[in-house]
Amino acid sequence: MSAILRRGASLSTAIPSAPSGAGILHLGLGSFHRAHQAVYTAAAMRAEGGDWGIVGVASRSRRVVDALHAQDHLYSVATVSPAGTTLDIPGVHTDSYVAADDPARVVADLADPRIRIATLTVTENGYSYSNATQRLDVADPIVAADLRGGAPRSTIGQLTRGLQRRAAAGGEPIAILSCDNLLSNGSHTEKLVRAFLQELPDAESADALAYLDRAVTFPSSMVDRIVPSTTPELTDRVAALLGVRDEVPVPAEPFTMWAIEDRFAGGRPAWEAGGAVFTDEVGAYELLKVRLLNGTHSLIAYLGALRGVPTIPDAIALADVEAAATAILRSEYEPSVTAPRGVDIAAYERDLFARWGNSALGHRTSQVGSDGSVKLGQRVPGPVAQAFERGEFPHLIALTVAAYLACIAPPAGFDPGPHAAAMTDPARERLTAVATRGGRDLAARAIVDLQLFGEDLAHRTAFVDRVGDLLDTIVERGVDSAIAESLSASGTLAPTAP
Ligand code: CS2
Repeated sequence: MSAILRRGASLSTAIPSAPSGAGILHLGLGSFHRAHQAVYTAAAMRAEGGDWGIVGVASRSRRVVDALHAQDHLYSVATVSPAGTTLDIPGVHTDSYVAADDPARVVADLADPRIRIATLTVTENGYSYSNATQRLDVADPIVAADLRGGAPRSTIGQLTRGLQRRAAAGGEPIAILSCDNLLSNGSHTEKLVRAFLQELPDAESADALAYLDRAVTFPSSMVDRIVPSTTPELTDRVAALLGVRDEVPVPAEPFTMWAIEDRFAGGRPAWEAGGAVFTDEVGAYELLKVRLLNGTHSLIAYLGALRGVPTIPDAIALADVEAAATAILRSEYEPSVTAPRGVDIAAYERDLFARWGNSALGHRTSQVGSDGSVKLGQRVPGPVAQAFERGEFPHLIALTVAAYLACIAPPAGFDPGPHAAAMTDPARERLTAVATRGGRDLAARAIVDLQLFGEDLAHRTAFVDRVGDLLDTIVERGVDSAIAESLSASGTLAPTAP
């Protein structure tokens, strides 16, 4: 098939008309953004119009940008479930480029008064935040260079330099909307931008700080949709369904959710037309999602990888992994959250198991297991502290951290298998740079010396020791024994072998 997806191509799926202008600048043109915010924005423009087209900025890779330019900025979202695959073309992007190739353009676009919202999906690792110091990571060479001046390369540097320029160019209102899996992601982003400004001389930062107070908002939001990486197989399937070639389709599950604080200084699209919920309870939605979904997801990914399975549905199909997921949800994560109004936790949990079990989607254990050093810092410390307050021991969270360490920093002589080896993690080198003697030593290095998951966890000696002991069990007797031991310690019977 040689025809490619373009406006005017004859297809099995409708192509929406091109947006009249761009009001959104998006940083992080990955699959998640294209299957989530773009889809809601398409629904909003279908319902109410508006010049809310999106200029998409990829951080480094040219792949998606080049393909989008060749395809009139069209791509398809393939909603994949065991019932089949359906296609939609959001068609909301008006332009795209790569920040690393054109960092000055990000600053200029942020200052452009036509842009009234900047959205972010730069991953937990993209905020230049140090869990250890609990502040902007000024020791990071990229942040340090951005503070010295020149075209900024960190996301926080780009946002701040863009807002400084915008303040100087008339100070039109704008909202900065984080769509990453971070708790209080709006105020977190605001704090980092302000911290960047506070590192600068007063003469350079005063106008921008006053502008932030006056005309910039940082709403928090909870985003949810499982979006695996695209595979060549999916690309071929989409071409067969579409009738033309789309080089950058995105696979996604049917479930989607977006809860947002309604604080948009420069106006916003009618995202509710796509099902977004505007609420003052975003914090409760975030805790629900980051702990119940993401926290349990991490456990399933690390246990699955250590059991040698490639995907999340393969992992949750293993009886003891399913039992561990159920136990962590019910005994360790659920007691740490309060349901937002109108959300039924039992139904939410039932949905989670159906979503993790979506075998047609093939979400990889290595994808969910990547960047655990940053992700787990959001997912585990709060529930651990709350478990101790209740007088309970979070055995399954300890197992999550032990399985993470077994995957990312396997002790000498232990092979965690190919799916663990495929996980990327910014702390891999720091964790493996120093030889450790046994589980407790490695757990102490990660949690206490490097403070990977923040200061509070570093002081919880009983937790650190338990992580170390479970790591020894994984290494010496296998992950199955560690699961059985954790389930029995938590008072849940391990499933008997069929
Ligand atoms: C996953 C998330 O990779 C991960 O850590 O837990 O990407 C998850 O699939 C999304 O947050 C679902 O909304």
